[in-house]
Amino acid sequence: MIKLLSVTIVAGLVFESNQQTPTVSNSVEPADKQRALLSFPFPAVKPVFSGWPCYWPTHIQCWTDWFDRDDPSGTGDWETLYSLRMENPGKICPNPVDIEAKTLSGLSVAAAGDVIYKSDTTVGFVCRKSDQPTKTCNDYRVRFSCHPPFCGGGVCWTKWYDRDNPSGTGDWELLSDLRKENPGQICEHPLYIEAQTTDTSTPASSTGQTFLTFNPTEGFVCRNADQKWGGCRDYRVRFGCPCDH
Ligand SMILES: [Ca+2]
Ligand SMILES: [Ca+2]
Repeated sequence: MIKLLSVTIVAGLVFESNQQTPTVSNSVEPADKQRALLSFPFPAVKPVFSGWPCYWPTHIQCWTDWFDRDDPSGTGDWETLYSLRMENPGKICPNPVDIEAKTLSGLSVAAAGDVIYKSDTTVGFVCRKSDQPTKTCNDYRVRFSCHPPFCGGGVCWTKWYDRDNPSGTGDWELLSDLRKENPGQICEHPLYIEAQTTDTSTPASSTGQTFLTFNPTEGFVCRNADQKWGGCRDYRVRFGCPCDH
């Protein structure tokens, strides 16, 4: 009796997690949000653009412009973050992840041979004249590496779509069909696609099945004839769009 009860509870949970909203929703379903966080390495930092949640990829980095605010003629070459930010508002992200310094002639710090007082993402870059045994510092320029949203590249996920079942020739979740059946819901140029099984939310890449099509330009197709054994599982798909769609 207890066993039967627990089976019923599990089945109920699975059914609930598979429910899909019929239209583009203005808020994220808790289950969808969970799935997004679990199945994709994008932390949700800032929500909601055009009513859709926005995720900032952390694997993307970009460099700022080069900055050269000081000359080494005084006490040294002071390219501190504080001063650079004051003089270049909005040009440097709040939390840089890396710094690079080069002389104006293009030499790396190591090649230039100066003793560097600071070179980090908190203080910035400082070469002090007093640290050099025989000469003044070279004149350096610096730049910083940042993550989105400074780099652009926020991603908004559509809702999940499941238009087909694999009972015919396979599971056909083509972007062209999804667009026709859900007009105005999917951006013109999706950047990403994600596919997972409808019953266990297993990522398509982990099912061991072979797919004819699996890209953000065309969508997703699993043909039964391409599988080693059995047929395709039933998949649902969603698309990652630029946040400024
Ligand atoms: Ca300088
Ligand atoms: Ca399907």
